[in-house]
Amino acid sequence: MINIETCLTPEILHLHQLEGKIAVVTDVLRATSCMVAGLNAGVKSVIPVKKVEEALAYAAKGYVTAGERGGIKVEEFTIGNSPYEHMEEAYHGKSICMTTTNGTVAIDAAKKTADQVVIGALLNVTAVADYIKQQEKDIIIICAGWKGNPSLEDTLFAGALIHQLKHRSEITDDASYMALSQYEASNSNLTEVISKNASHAKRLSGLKAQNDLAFCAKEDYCDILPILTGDEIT
Ligand code: 3SL
Repeated sequence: MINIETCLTPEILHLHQLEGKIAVVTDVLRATSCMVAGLNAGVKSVIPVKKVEEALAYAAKGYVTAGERGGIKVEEFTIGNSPYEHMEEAYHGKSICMTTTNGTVAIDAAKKTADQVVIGALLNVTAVADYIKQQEKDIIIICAGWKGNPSLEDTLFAGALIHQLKHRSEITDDASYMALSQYEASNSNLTEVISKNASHAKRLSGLKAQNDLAFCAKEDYCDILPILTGDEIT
């Protein structure tokens, strides 16, 4: 039996112990979905960084840069934070340095102490679940949320993952139970549930990015398993 716990926002990550655990980091809208979609399409690797300046230092070395602030592409970057941009052929075989408001911050926090960092999205949830089943190691699901607040879409990812693991795991906290209940109550109508209720859905529709939302809400679009090794996700 593995133990599962969920951290609904990186703001309270200090309350969790990550040593000895696999951290599954998710930011369904849209950072980890971009990583999963891009790597699945042919991107060589993703280098997540916290600050725009760090990404610009990579740009100076010839790297493709991607990401946003407040949902909007950083002017100097090659691309923004739409999964469709990350899948473009121009970036196949290339490494992308990426910084986002919440997603890359959560990855940075996780990598400090977790044994391993796995990148999860609804797009690859079964691939993540299958990997965790093989590892037989305790996990913590870290939801990127939005500026310190929990978010519905990341909580639904946590629930979807726990749903697949629940018969061979011990849920050790209320957040995991809440995530599981929320996911099971959604009856797989994730696009509808997220579009109607998630605050970030409203933000994205203001940015005319509803197509991104519909794409990111797809369960099991692909079966890749991005893992962070050193500074690079492959
Ligand atoms: O916060 C993040 O990491 C982003 O994914 C937010 S956005 O969807 O690009 O606005």
